[in-house]
Amino acid sequence: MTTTTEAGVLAARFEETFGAAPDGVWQAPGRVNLIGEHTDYNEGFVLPFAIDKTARVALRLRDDSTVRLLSTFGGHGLVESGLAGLAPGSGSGWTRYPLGVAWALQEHGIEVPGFDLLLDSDVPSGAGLSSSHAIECAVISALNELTEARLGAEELVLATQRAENVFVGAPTGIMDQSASLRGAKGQAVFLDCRDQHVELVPFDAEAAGLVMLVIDTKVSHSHADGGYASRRASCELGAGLLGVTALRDVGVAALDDAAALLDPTTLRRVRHVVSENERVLQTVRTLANDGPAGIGALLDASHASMRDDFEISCPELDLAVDTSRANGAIGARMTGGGFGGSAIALTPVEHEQAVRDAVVRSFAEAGYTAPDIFTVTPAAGARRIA
Ligand code: GAF
Repeated sequence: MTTTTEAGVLAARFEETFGAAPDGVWQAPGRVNLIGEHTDYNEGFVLPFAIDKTARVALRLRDDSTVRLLSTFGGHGLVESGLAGLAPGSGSGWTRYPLGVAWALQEHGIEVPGFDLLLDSDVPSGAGLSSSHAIECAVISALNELTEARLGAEELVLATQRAENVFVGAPTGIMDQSASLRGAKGQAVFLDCRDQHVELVPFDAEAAGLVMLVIDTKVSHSHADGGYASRRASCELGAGLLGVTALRDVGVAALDDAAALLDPTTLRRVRHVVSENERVLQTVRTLANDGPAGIGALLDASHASMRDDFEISCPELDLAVDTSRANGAIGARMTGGGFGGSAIALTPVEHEQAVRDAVVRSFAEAGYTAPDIFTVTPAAGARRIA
């Protein structure tokens, strides 16, 4: 289905449900992170791209302060809430994301009226592809336009982060919403998380005879669980002991001296972040000089660092990465926050089928749930589609 048809179908369904046409339909993508994991909240560098899997919302402002929410994928039925009573912790499941965004905009001083909303999404949930941010970015794009708040991309990024951190309770950084709001077709988003400076970096795997495979391990994860928060706490502890504002300020050359000041676990966490920042910078340079075919070793090193130093991989992710590499991928790594979710495998076209078959076979042999495997290319960021 084309985007226009999808928007038309969603608008028609909205009208059937709520008795009037929506004010518009907005869509926002999920993301894959090419490299730069757990560097965003350390004020470092990341290199994600928006993917062609999106959340779409048909939305109509109301003239009272009631919010009515429905999704095409069921789960909750029609949920009704009042904007006045919104507080961190309100809502459940996916409804926390639109409610959190409305709350964050209000906190920002914007008058948000009630609204009716119908959500559709094909970003798999719990797969490490940022399905929650896709919803938040679609909703905040709609509310920003309809309330005439006219916030710029950087303010929208911070408002969605506040929705996640305070309203939903997930202590995440700014990478995912930046990719969703600022992504562009054919480009990766090279983001300096200290000042939100963005450079778009062309990423054309196809022209290099490659495909980017996503392997969704079906091991579901949540950033509101303890693992993500404990890694973030270790980074903050490390930065404090090293006397810097954020680990961004520690260079690779300083790691030897850091060893004397940190306990072994904190040292490993710090080493991951410091080396990962350097890998992002090297990846950007390599893409410019050699194209996607040159970055395989950097992807592999990133995975090893997350597996051994940051300890956020899991057996299913390691199997997906190792099997992809053994069957022809030029580089592979887990992507996203970890503890489950997806791996990416940059693979020559002629080996794509072999990698797919081998990963499926290895999961079956290990007794794991069958993975979902698909290709992605960098797609457009959030926008109005009707
Ligand atoms: C999750 C978070 F939402 C991001 O902010 C980022 O920290 C990522 O995990 C790890 O790189 O996707």
